[in-house]
Amino acid sequence: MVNVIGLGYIGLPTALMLAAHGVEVVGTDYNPSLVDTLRSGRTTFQEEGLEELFAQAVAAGITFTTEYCVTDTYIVSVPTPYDPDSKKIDPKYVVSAVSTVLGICPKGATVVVESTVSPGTMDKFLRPLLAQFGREDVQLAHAPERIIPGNMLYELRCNNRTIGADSPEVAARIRDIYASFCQGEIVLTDIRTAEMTKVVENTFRDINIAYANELAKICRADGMDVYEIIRIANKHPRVNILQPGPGVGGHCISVDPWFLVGDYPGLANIILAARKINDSMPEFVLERVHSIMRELGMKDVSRVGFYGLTYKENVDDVRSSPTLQMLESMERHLCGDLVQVYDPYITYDMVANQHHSLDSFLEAVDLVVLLVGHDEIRQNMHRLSGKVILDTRNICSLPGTYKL
Ligand code: SAJ
Repeated sequence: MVNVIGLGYIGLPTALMLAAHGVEVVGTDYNPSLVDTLRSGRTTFQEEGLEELFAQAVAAGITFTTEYCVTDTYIVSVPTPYDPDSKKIDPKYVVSAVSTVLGICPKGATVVVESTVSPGTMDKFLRPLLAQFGREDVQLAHAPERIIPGNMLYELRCNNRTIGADSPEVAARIRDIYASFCQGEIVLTDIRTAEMTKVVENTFRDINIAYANELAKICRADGMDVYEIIRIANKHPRVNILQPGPGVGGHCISVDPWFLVGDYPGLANIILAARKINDSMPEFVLERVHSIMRELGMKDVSRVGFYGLTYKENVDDVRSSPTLQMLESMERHLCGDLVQVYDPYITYDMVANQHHSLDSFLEAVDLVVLLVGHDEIRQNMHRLSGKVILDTRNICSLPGTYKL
């Protein structure tokens, strides 16, 4: 039996996937209301195919509890909150989860950590717990996830995976569990390499997005079309430039590179520069809004609307979202609560002047800033005609649309 600890964005789909593929699974979360929701047959966030998978897993016998179970395999997928000031993760939840496991697990059990950790966390914070609890019989492993929100279930099944462990035997045992549903290649390595690889992957993407964002700024300075330039450049067989945008949000790409900057100051130079470029984009968009308003003689900030609050399209996750960064920045200039805001994925009240339908949002604004390319707006783009549009995602082809 596998006890999956932490039923959030990664733990829940992983637990469901295992259960739906014949593994006996108990899902544990310390939040009783989340467990109640799952027990009552409802999922806790939106993701394509999640409800169907949930039904399969329930039919296969998955159960949910706030208690830890006595079993031979644990998958720990609890949050690793990030402190933006120190640029470090706080390992307290992983430490607490692993400590609880060590207090109850049988001899020879394996604890797999899926949570994203900065390289060295397992050695620095988790390995010492084995000695502290007198549990050197317990095996540690690290199996970082790679799934992308918006396409999680496909990627859970099809992505290659990495499993780091102290011995090939432990790694192979864990591989066999993941192989119940994972059709990709499962690479076995040591824990340190697995930790580092995960961070390196997200840093690669951050640097590539930063390149696109820097090109957008260069092209803006000289009146060139960055999208056309990227489109043509990408026809080269060895060039694949990503898309500029209003910034990099989420809990991973905007966070992981800081681990390398923090641990290797003076060596991680491109990585640091990329972070700074991506972090400057929300402010760049605000400057674009300002210059468009000046150009058109628009004065009323309350007739400006931000479309999209989430960090990217078709997800309900707002962590480090560029829109929130823009609103915070405006607040510092005492005009944060003036603009109109709408996101079809955020149904609860989160910010000032938030609309709960596209109709009411469109009625309230003259200038629409497209910040997230949700399917909803792509399908309703014609309804923006007559508005001034600043499109930061290159999704609008209405004449007169301003681009990044
Ligand atoms: N973005 C751009 N331009 C692009 C691509 C993305 O501006 O061309 C922005 C997005 O709008 C978003 C941010 O970057 O704000 C990050 O989005 P994303 O879709 O690139 O990635 P995440 O954070 O949703 O998921 C990433 C993935 N990592 C990589 O692609 C290397 C995913 O596979 C990881 O599992 C996940 O981080 C994680 O949990 O680490």
